[in-house]
Amino acid sequence: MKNDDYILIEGYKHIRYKQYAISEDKMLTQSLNYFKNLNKRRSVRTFSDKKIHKEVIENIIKTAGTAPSGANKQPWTFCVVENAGLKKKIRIAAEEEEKRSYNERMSDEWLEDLKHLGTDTNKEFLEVAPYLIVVFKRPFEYDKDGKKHQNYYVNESVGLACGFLISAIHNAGLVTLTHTPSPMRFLEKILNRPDNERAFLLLPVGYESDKTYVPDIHRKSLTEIMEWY
Ligand code: IYR
Repeated sequence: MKNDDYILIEGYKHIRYKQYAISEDKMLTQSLNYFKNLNKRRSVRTFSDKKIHKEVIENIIKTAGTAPSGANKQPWTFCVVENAGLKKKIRIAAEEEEKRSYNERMSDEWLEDLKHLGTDTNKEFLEVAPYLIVVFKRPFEYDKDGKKHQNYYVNESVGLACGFLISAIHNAGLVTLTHTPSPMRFLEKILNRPDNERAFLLLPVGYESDKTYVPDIHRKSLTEIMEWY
């Protein structure tokens, strides 16, 4: 009996893969609907403390884990912080760094560029949002003998996973914000992470608060972001 479910390439098993085929009509509507849905996403800074089912958070993180990565090393860890004490510690440390950034580290031009977004050093959302997802990149791994092995394209891989994560959060009807207090090594300390992990991105996740406003900004048009060759 012929079995073409898999083949061997240099001794490694490759399993048969097929994308689900859809009609060209469906492809058009599906691609348009996906855009329309993601085009509604906005970065939100005001959260409700309303709880979310844990399984939703797990599904979102499983989705992030489907991103491609260098040599399939999947060099990421997603820490979910629900504990109020830890959230408070994170807020205090983040606000400390942000105060130094806004008052000393950021250039006048940078501050001017941020003005229309209404950001400041107050990071209340870090305590209000029911969950904080802290994404760590793993530049290297230790094997069982303690020997270091580098991962590849770590920033690209983890950046892609964060993109998948953000789209999954939006698709679940929730909101988030890409928060990057800088420097953010305090997250490694507060969450007691191993020494092969570096904080990459912090995302509060939840429902938006009752009266949420976002800046009236617009996305670049297709002609501005695309070149056909
Ligand atoms: N990390 C700071 C400042 C900040 C920087 C950029 I670039 C933004 O797009 C938004 C904010 C903060 O979170 O406030």
